[in-house]
Amino acid sequence: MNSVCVDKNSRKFTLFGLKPDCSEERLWRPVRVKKIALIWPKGYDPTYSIPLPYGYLKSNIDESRYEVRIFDNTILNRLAADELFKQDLQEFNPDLVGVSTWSPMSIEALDCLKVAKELNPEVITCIGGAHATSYHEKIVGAKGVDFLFRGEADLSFSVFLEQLEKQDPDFFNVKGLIFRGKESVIANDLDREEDLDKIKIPDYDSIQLDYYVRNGYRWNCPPKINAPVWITRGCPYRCGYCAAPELNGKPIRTHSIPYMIEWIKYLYFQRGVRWVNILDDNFTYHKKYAKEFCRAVIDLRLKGLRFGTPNGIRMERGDKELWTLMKQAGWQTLMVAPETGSEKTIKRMDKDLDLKIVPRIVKEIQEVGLKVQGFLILGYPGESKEDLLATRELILKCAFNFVFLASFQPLPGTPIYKELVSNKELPEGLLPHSYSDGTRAYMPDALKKFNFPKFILQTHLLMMINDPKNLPYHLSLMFKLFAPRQIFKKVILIFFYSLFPKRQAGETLIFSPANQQNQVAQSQDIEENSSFIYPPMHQQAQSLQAEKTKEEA
Ligand code: B12
Ligand code: SF4
Repeated sequence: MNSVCVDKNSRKFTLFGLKPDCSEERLWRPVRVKKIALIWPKGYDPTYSIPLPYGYLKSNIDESRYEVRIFDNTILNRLAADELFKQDLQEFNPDLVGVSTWSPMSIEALDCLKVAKELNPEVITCIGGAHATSYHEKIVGAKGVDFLFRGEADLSFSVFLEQLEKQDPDFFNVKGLIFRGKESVIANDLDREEDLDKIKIPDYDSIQLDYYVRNGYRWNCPPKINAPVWITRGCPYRCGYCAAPELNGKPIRTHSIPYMIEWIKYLYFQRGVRWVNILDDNFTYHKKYAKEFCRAVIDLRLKGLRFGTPNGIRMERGDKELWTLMKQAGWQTLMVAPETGSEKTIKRMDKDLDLKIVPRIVKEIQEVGLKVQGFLILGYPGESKEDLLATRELILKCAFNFVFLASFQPLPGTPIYKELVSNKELPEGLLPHSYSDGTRAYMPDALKKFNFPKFILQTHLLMMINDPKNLPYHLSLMFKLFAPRQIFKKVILIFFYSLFPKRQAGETLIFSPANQQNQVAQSQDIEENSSFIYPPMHQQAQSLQAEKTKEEA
């Protein structure tokens, strides 16, 4: 399973050692797929994420041939183990079930597939998304998974559906697919379509965008009707904590400007959208392209239309002309992501960013009338209190209008995750618990007793003192992002941790080294041969299941 042989001619590689399981015969028999169930597992934060991958899959297959139904377990707040989910799935009786997953909800996603197999052992299952891609070696052998899609699948999904129907399917033709061959597991080359205009825009209705927006989907933008767009794909950088380049590749691919303009017009006139969030990893990488896009948008003169780049942009990939054009096109704020103020940490991150340029560029952006918000990571491996103080120093020096101070999350499959596993600082298979509840899966040794809530609050207070003119903006954002109750809770926590610093790890660190061993042992009880460490949400699902079995017995 671990040794990889690259066949240079076919550009396919084979993972040896994984035995084809008994369902292999089934996989090579033709299947007439009529009904497709796409399950969005519980665990996503609906104020941040929508089932966008399904919007793409749905609009890019021949809809006259398939009935596609999206089961949104996040909206319905239900687990795979819930009876209502099982009933709904059984009623629909799909021929194929797909699931998409980020790391924290990956066990729940796998459970959805297991449930589908329990209901109908003949059903074909597949999994895709960020976690399935960056951790494919571990997921591909998981119970309930027939096929795995690595990276993009907008176009290859329909090729896959066609192959399933063939007497002698040629799965080698399906880009991004990992499947069980006769002898071993095959991982095809990835689906990285050069001409992005061949891909149709996502079907926003099928993923209930309007419902999401009405219920708070508006990451860091005012409560306007908003929609995500994906304009450029790929990122040439190599930041050690990030899975993006593996998902969408290193070269940047772009939609043509006329394609984008039609898309924007559709959102504005037909959907009433007034805020467009550009989801790209590196929208301004090609400055010239970003400028062309802005100019085309300015020419449209769409009153009240605003833009955001919620993932942040690389500061060195822009100049005063670009910032000015962005302002004219409808940006009000630019997110930038230095991630740290520490020279030591920036090197360890492989961020390839010269920290010295940061204050100058922040000033340059502010000079054209844009607010600047910064993303920073706290508690990166190897960090000590001095590194966090250097981060604070950078924040104050730059006079950011706002900052997001996020806990470091080791993401399975990323370079830093692999490094921590090989140094035995993390057990293989450890999953982040949740991206929204402030819990950590890892804490550097030197920061075990560090009072993080106090540091964060102090930093915000110092920012306000440092730049009183910015105070109303700073406070308004704080109260928009965090409910007063949450701020009050944080203040209480600060005092609590000051008195009992050791309790901090117990409170916010889900898998402290002391209980990692227990977690592994526990997970092995739950499922034999499993290589995952189960987050609490999954344990909740397991106990639900156990209760049910007890009742039935
Ligand atoms: C946009 C984005 C955000 C936005 C979301 C905004 C929004 N309005 O939706 C914002 C900025 C809010 C955000 C926040 C965060 N994000 Co983010 N984000 C992304 C980004 C750049 C794109 C995701 C996206 O929607 N892409 C478009 C969709 C259509 O693509 P897709 O999901 O990959 O789907 C395609 C394929 O994967 C495949 N596919 C997917 N599912 C399925 C299923 C089947 C059955 C099949 C066949 C195919 C298939 O086909 C699809 C079409 O090609 C990715 C990086 C990336 N390049 O993907 C990170 C990423 C998803 N984010 C990540 C993280 C960690 C975060 C944060 C924790 C960062 C932080 N520290 O705060 C927060 C979490 C927020 C929360 N509480 O939930 C990680 C997740 C890693 C993981 N393994 O879980 C990623 C991969 C980046 C990284 N750092 O490595 N994020
Ligand atoms: S963090 Fe940003 S710049 Fe770095 S690799 Fe990921 S997407 Fe690229």
